Amino acid sequence: MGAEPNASNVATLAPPTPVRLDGLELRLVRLPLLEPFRVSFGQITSRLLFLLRLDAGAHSGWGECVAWEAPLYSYETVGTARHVIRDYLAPAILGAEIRDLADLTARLAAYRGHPMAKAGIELAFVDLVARLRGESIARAIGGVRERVGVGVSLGIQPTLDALDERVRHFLGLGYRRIKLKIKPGADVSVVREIRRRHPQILLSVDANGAYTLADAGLLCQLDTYRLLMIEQPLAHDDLVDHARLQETLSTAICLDESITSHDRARQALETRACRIVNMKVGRVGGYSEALRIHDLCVERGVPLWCGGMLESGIGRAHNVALASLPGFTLPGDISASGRYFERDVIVPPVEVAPDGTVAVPTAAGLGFDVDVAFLEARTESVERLRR
Ligand code: SMG
Ligand code: MG
Repeated sequence: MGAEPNASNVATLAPPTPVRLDGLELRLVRLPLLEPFRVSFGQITSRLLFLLRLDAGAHSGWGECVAWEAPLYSYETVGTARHVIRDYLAPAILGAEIRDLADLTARLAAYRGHPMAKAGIELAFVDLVARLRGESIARAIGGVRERVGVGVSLGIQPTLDALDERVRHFLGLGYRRIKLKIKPGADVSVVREIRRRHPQILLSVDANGAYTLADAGLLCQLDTYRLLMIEQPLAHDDLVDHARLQETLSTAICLDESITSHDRARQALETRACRIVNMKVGRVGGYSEALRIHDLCVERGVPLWCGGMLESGIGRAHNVALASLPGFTLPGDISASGRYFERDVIVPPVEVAPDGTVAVPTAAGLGFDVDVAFLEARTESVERLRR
């Protein structure tokens, strides 16, 4: 797959002929989580999913906006994204003849920020383009893998034994890397004990911005435990303090929240604020930025992996396609649909094989069917924008 061995097809994501976008459906769907997911800033027990369907004549593409209900992970919320899409982004693209992804992105670029809102549209557009081309998203963007390696992200648990039970459960299912959520008071002691019980596993931690430079001493204690990385230890919008911390820490820092665009990724690498990059296509504004960040990381030899936002199968399928690019060299936070949801919105659900991999679909577009009847049954609101 893919014309070039090491670069994505950023310039060539075009439909066979320019496409007139004539409708955009914004749908909010709530799915309960099988178990609460707790991180440093709080816990969720259900996921309000923001799904988008972009229409062009008889053809459609599906996307997902990964914003959360509350501005906890980033400033965007389902509400702000819906407002920005309905009032600004949709009018900028509906009724227009779009040549390719760069054309679409350019029409959204005047509006500052709101990368998750923009990504929702880009994802739907890329699914539409891939379907029109009759190829999978993975193939359309230059993916090279038939299967992608995956790890699991474990929320903060009430006790160490409860956490260890989750670790064993997911190792038993084949997941290749365990990521522990940490926060002040549940960090070094937790990592020490999990590492003692599992000396050989690929282990990382994610603080979701819960620390400051004043905690550098504590964070350096983590160097003892052969972690693959420490993800987003400091503030969500910081690069400078991360660079100072990385100087004293031998473990690699991985940035997640701080990398909101290609420019931020370049600045993070140039200032040595991190040695590993967590890619979330939804966080960086969509495929246009994600493909550029991918190419940048490949060029600089920086390990890259695909993060997750507890997406529905639609966002999950986009993540699987993205992770098939050559630069994704570490296991992603791409779990099976069943890790979070009793039933997913796609058929079949995403499955993790016993070797800790997920198959990259080869059918056109997302490569999964969207279960529209199930979506309807779980819909909290739907809005149809037309032109
Ligand atoms: O999709 O499996 C998933 C979730 C992975 O931990 C995960 N995501 O900071 O990386 C992260 C979090 C973001 C959501 S919880 C704040
Ligand atoms: Mg993270």
